[in-house]
Amino acid sequence: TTLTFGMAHAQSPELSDPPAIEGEVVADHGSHTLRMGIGLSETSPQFLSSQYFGEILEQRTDGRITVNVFPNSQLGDDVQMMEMLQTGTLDMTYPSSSATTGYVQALSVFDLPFLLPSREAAVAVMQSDVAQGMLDAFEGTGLKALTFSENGYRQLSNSARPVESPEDVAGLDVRGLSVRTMENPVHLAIWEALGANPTPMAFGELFSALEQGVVDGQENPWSTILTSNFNEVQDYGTETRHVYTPFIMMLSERTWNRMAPEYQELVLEAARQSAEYEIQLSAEYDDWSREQLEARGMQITRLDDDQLAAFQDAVQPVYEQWAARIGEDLIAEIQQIVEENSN
Ligand code: KDG
Repeated sequence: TTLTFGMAHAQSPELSDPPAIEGEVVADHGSHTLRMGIGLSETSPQFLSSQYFGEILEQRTDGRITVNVFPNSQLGDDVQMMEMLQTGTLDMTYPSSSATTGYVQALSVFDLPFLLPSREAAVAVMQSDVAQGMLDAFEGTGLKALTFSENGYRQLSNSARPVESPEDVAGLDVRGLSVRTMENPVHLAIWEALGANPTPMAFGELFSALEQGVVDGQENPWSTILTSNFNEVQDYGTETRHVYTPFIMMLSERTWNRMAPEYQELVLEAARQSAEYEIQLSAEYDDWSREQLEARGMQITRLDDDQLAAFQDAVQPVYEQWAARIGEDLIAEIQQIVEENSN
C-alpha cells in the first residue's frame, strides 16, 4: 500500500508538508531497489518520512534507486530485521535505539529515565559528536547506521486503572500492572523500580497481547499509541514522559558496500533530510495525538510537578544499577549537552 502525503494531511491541517526536494540528479551508477522494514504503521511519522526518504532518492537518481517500505512489523521485529540486515536478506530497517544496545552498548544512555527533559535538548544530543560516535561504532557489525531521528517521549497506557503515582503502577491491594517493555534491560529495570511486572515483547505482538489481556499496559509515544490503534484496547493513559527514545535508520553493510560512493553520499544526505522531517512531524504529532486519543475516549492523566517527582524518585535505583555500566563520563557528557540546550 502506498499512501500519499495528502492522506496524512487529511488527518490534520497542522502537519507539515515534506520539504521540497532539491539538488541535481546524480550520475548513473546502476539501479538499486531497497526494501525497508519498520515496526510502525502507515500513518506514523516514521512511515511518512521513510516514504519521503524514498522520494528523495528516486528523484535524485531519476528513478534508479527506489525504496519499498514495509510497515507494521510485517517483515519481523527490530531485532529480527537487524539480523536480516547482517545476513543481507533485507536492506534497511529503522529500530528504536533501545533495540540496538546489544551492538553498541553506549546507546543505552538514551534508555536512562528522565535524562532528556526537552525535545530541544534531545535533538541537540542526537546531533552531537558523541552521538555520531555511537553511529560510527556500528562499523563491523554488518549494520551501517545512517542517522538518528525521533521515536519520542514514551507514555504509559493500560486497561486496568487510571495511574497517577508509582503506587498505582505497583498496586496496593490489587496486583501490579503487567507492562510490555521493549527488549532492553534498562527499560525492564525502570518498570521493576516502579513496581510493575514488566514483560519484554516484540512490538508486532503487542496489539493482540493488549487485546487478549496478556499484559495490562505498554509504553510508547502518543503518536504510536494513536497510529497503532492501541486506544481501542487501552482505556487509560498517563503522561509520564519517562524516556525519550531515538530511532536509528540503518542499511545492511552488504547493500552499502555494493553502492557507488556517490550513491552512498546521496543515501546519507537523504537519510538526514528525512530524519529532519521525521523529527518535525513527530513533534507535531505528539500533542495532536494526545488530543485525538482523548477525543476517542481515552482517559489521559497529566501529572503535576509533585506527581512527576514521585515517578522520578522511584526510578533513581536505575541510575545506581546502570550508570557504571553505561559510563559515568558518557552520562555526564550528555547531561552537559542538556544543560547547554536548556533555558
Ligand atoms: O520501527 C520501530 C518499531 O519497531 C519499534 O521500535 C517501536 O518503540 C517501539 C517499540 O515499543 O517497540
